[in-house]
Amino acid sequence: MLPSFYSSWKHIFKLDPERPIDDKTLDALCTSGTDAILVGGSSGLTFDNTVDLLSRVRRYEVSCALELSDPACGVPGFDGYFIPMVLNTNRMEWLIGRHIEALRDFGHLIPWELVVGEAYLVLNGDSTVARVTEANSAIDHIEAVAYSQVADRLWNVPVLYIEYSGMFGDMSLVRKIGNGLKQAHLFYGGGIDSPERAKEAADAAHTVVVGNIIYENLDAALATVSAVNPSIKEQDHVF
Ligand code: 1GP
Repeated sequence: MLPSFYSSWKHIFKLDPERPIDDKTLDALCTSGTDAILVGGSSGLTFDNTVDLLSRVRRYEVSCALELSDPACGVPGFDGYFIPMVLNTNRMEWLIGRHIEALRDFGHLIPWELVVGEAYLVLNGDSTVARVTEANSAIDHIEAVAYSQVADRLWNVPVLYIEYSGMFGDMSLVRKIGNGLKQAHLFYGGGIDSPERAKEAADAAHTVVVGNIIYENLDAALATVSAVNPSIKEQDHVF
């Protein structure tokens, strides 16, 4: 059986270990009712800053997963690990090369019951992830759907991640891709900075990922949780 620790997650806060975050902010995020904290970043991840963030999040009950693109940052102790593979990269290393190297060196150490492959479709050409991986983001809907079918139907990848990091994406495309999936779980991330956008994205994808706004406007970030998980609001009324 493939790991499914993420299958009920609707809302995730993504934290970049390279960006400083104070205790009060972290407390607000971890007790917000979000389903998980995802640790990851397109650059600047180190073993030390990953350990540091994990140990701070571990004071809370919330699930905590790592998005691992560099085996040197393979910190043990997370609830799960996502291994990104960029579908529309022009550089093989981001699709398979780094993975081969990592498994050649560390394959015998990997806790497979906690590891999930995550196919990225990078659609904002101005994002750091697009630049680093040289992703070809200038594709039309037909091609984007084709990429999603390769991941979902040909490769049976457990998680497909539509990544618009830094901008709010085309929800009609996200819906179209989501409706066509046979087995993959759909993550959407990019530009979610309000309850309205969070709700719209949550209607199109299984899980929404909220990143940048955490560092820009904490209240706006927190407001995305109840927009996606209405039961959080109900709890507030009870207590
Ligand atoms: C980034 O998809 C996430 O990897 C979230 O995107 O930072 O734009 O919210 P934002």
